[in-house]
Amino acid sequence: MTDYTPKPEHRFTFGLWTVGNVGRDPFGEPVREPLSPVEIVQLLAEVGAYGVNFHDNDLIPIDATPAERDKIVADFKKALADTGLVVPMATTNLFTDPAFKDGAFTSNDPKVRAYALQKTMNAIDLGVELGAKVYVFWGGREGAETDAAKSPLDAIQRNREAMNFLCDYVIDQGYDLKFALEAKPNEPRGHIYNATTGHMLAFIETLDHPEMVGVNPEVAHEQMAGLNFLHGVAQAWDAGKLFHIDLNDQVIGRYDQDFRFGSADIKSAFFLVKFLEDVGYQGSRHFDAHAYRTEDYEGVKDFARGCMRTYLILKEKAAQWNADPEIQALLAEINRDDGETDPFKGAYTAAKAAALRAHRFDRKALGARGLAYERLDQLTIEVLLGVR
Ligand code: GLT
Ligand code: MN
Ligand code: MN
Repeated sequence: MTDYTPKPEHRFTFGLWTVGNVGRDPFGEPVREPLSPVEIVQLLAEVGAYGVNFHDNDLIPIDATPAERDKIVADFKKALADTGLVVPMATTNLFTDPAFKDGAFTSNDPKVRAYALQKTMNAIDLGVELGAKVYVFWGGREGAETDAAKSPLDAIQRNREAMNFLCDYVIDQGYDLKFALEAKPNEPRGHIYNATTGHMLAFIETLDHPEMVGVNPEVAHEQMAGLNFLHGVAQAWDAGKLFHIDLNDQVIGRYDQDFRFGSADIKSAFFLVKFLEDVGYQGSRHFDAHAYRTEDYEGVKDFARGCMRTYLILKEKAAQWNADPEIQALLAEINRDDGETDPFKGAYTAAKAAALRAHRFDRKALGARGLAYERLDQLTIEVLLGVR
């Protein structure tokens, strides 16, 4: 058995808001006393995380004075230096304050839109000061309950204006910072604009600086939409846009659960880890999740350790799957190629098209062939169940 101890090269990160989650939900009060940012850094160091991410207001209360801000930042920097944790990513809270009840960048109120830009510029400065290289945008309130209130076209254009403004701000400051847009289909709004990673990828291409902007897909958010998360991640990777990833788990059709990674759908988690490891994804593995509301802080540590341990176990299973002779033989058989179609392969030429049109396929034989996917999937399950 391998050693499943998290190491810095695994790039395991948590947000201040994840292990710091106090267990408030729409029906119940907090069940855990809040920890200070410094205490959260210490907890993350204790469980073996590599980095910590934050929203501006996770670290600095929204109405802190400049002097209070400086003190908090100094204490936080000291905690980072003492523990060796780094800050790979930062983001803005554009959803908690009542000012953002109708969205931030897409609000119908131009003052709210301007305030959101101002708040984000300040939060970008803070993130960069603490070392962040990726800046996440999760537009949780950028949505609507009724389309009577706002044209979705206005929302798209306002979102674009904000992204363009902020990209230029980053360029103007000379910051080494990329943006990662995070989609979610609904909650806390009835409908959220740019509802999936696919929507985000299309939107990014309409920006003035698409090269600065990628995505931050979250497992639960695509699953809430009933989608296959891995397929969205693969599309982002193919587009060169997988700048960050939020790992957690979710039962389809439920509320936004943000469960411990791999705790609900182990098979999807396996194929996701296998994909990230196979393609050589180098970014953070950020666990955007929180402990069950039943837990005290020992349980929170169990939760955090569990996220990382499950990832490492699945990484080992992926290597085992890749090395399994029976699985590899099946894959070779599934993908066998006797060269019959070689004359038509590759880019179009008129000659190839003519040759392809003239070719006779044995359609009955094509349809009659068994593909052995049942056997392949069962072998996968047996790898996961630990009997191979
Ligand atoms: C919030 C949300 C997450 C986002 C965070 C970043 S905040 O917890 O549910 O998915 O990634 O704004
Ligand atoms: Mn997230
Ligand atoms: Mn979530």
